[in-house]
Amino acid sequence: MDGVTNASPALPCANIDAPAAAGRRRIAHLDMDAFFASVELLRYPQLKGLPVVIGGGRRKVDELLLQGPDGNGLREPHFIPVEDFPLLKDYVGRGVITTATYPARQFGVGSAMGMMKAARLCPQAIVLPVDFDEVRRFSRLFKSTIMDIAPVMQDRGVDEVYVDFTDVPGGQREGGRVLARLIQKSIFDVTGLTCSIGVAPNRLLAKMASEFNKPNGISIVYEEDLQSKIWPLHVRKINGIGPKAGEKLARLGVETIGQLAAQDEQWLMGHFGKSTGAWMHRVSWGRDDSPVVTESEPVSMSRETTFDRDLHAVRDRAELGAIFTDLCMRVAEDLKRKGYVARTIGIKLRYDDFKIATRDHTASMYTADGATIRQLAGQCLKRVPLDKRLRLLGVRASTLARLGEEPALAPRAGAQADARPRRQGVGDVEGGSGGTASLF
Ligand code: TTP
Ligand code: MG
Ligand code: MG
Repeated sequence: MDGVTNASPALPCANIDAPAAAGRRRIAHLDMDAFFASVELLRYPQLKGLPVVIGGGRRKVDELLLQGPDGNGLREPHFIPVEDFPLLKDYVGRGVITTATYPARQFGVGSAMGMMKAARLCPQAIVLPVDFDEVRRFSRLFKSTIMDIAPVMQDRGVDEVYVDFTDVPGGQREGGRVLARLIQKSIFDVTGLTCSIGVAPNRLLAKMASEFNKPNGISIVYEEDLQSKIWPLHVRKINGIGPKAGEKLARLGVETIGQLAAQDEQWLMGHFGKSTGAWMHRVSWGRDDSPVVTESEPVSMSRETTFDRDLHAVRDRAELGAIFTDLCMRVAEDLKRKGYVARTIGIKLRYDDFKIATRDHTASMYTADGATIRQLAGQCLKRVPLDKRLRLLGVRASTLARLGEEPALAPRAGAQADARPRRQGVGDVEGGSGGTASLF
């Protein structure tokens, strides 16, 4: 069994049961425009309209900038003359561009391009490092602005979300354009940033639609637009068809979504397997009924297992040890997959008399590392009696933080982990070590 405990379990999980009276399903995909670069332009508005690329990854560049050419005293960012900014042509070193402003894109510069190549295409572009703290702050800000207006929102990364418009006031008017305009304006008022929104009958089409009028655009797609707006697009525009599938389709003579839709489903299944083939056929016809799923912040992640037969800490030591390690590794995988780190690691035991014992440790640093979790959980195990048979074993990670957003912790002298017993179990079982915990 695994579990993610959410802070607000009462939040709606999906919005697939919209009453028919409310109208047709309208789903929006919203993506911020040139996000990392636009965040920098808020700091340096004098660069607006100029080719700017983000890359290099060092904050040092603009710290130097702030000090001025003679190095004396700090300058207000917006007073720095444009000619003082570093240019791509003077950039030394490797690395790739994470994004570029739209004026820079006119020169063919874009995400994931090497700095050297970009410098050849647009030597006059200004190059700035990314400020992740600022990017995350604006990411949270634009998402909370949306949630205030349309609460069924699914986070899809730093600069994009899906929003279910179906039951939101204005969500049906002009196919969703009225609500999209309101959201765009609200985000701009709160952040100063622009975004692009596609509204369509489902997520699949909304994702494609949000790119149609970038930047600062709105695009409305109806089911009947499939042939005119979707079928001419390249198959790679389908979210889920990556470079490999794209190449294979090209070898089979299928370039556009329309060409994909023209293929026989059985033929696609023959080449790509049953489920992928069926999926390709479905999406090429614009079909997708996946819900917009809102996620509240998890407060803990846990894995536990009930044994087929009751196990004894000494006699079944090897088996229990392997299960315990496996649980820790799975918790670590869950954390990593969902992008979290944890500071508190706890264990749960259920004995053959159904009594439960729990223990936990709060470490002095955050982790998502399996071996570290195993070590912390092992310390918890030393604090529970292990003289009775066990029915169940569980490992839990709590005091979570999103990876990269961990609150700064005061360094503690000495140990890496704080082994103080912080919380004893829910009262069923008390007592010291049974003396066998070290076997784990
Ligand atoms: P995108 O939304 O793909 O791009 P964008 O917001 O810069 O531009 P667009 O207007 O076309 O949406 O990605 C969001 C941010 O993620 C982007 O600003 C920088 C970062 N990013 C990378 O770090 N590496 C990459 O390869 C890509 C594609 C994006
Ligand atoms: Mg974007
Ligand atoms: Mg994006």
